[in-house]
Amino acid sequence: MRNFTTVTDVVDLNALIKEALDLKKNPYAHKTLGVNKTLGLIFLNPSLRTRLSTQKAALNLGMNVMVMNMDKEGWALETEDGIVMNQNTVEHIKEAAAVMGQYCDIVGVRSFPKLIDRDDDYSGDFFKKFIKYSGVPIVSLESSKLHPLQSFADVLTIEETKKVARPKVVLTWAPHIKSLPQAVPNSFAEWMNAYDVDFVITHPKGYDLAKEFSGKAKIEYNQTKALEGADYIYVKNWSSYEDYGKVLSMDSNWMMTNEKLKNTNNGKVMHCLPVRRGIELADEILDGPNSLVVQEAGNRLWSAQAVLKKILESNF
Ligand code: SN0
Repeated sequence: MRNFTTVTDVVDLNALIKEALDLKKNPYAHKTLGVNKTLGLIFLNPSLRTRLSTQKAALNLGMNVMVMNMDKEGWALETEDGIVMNQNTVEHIKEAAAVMGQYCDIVGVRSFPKLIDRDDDYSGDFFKKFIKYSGVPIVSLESSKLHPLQSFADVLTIEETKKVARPKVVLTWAPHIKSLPQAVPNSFAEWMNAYDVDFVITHPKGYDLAKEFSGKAKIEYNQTKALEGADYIYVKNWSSYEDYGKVLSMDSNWMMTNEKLKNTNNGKVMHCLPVRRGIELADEILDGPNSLVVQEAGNRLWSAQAVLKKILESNF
C-alpha cells in the first residue's frame, strides 16, 4: 500500500484487520520498522483522536513525528492552478506539498470540505495534488469526503465485539446545531459495504448520501423500523448531500436514547466523537453499558499503526 485515502487502497481487508488486532496484542513487535523515517501530520482543521492516535502509532513503529496546524501556523494555501495569487492565499500547494515531501517520508493530511461547492469538495482535488506534488505516500486524516482511519477503527471495534458472523449495523443520522461534513458517514458506509454486514442507513428525507459510498446499503427513512434487531447503531450527524451543505432538520426525535435501544438486539452504540451530548446522543447512552465510543476511539491507534506499517513495508 502506498497511499491511504479510501477502503479501495486496501488490497486485503481481512488481512489488514488481523494485522491491526495483532498489533493491539503486541504494540511494540515492529518497533524498529520506522527508525529514521519521519511522519509529518498536517492539520487544516481541529483534531484530538486523529492527531494523538496517529502520533502514537508512528512512535510505536519507531518513527519520528512532526505535527503542524496549517490552519493556524502555516501560510494560507492556494490549490487552484494558473491563478494569479493577488488575494489572501500566500503559498501554492505545488510548493508546499513538495517541500513537505523533502522533510517527511510519509505525510498525513486533514482537510475538511468547505460545504459550499459539492463538485469542488467531492473532486478529491486537494488529496490528488498532495499525492502528486509531495512525491511521498499520503495518509488521509479526514478528507472532504472520507475518513478512512476512523472507519477502519470502526470495523475493528465491530470485529472484536460481534456475537454473530454477520451483525445488523445501522447508521443513523442524528441532529446537530451545525452543518457537518458527510465524510464520516460516507466512509463508514464504504467500509461496511466492503466488510459485508447487514447494513441499513436511516435518516430524514433529503439526507441521502452519495450513491458511490452508500452502495448496496438498505435505506430506511423510518428510524424505528431501521433499528429493529440492530446489533450496532452508528450515530452521526451530517449535512445534506442533495441540498449541499444545508441543515434540513433539527428534529430532536432523531436523538439516540435508551428508549430506542429497547427495539434493538441489545444494540451497541458507536460514534466517531466529538459528540454533542443531549443533541446527537443522550447522556444515558454515553454513560451506559451499551456505549462503545471509548473502545472505538482506542482502536484508532491500531488502525493507524496497521496502515503506517503497511506503507513502511511497501518499500516506497
Ligand atoms: C467532524 C465531522 O466530520 O463531522 C469531525 C469528526 C471526526 N466533526 C465536527 O466537526 C464536529 C464539530 C462540532 O461542532 O460538533
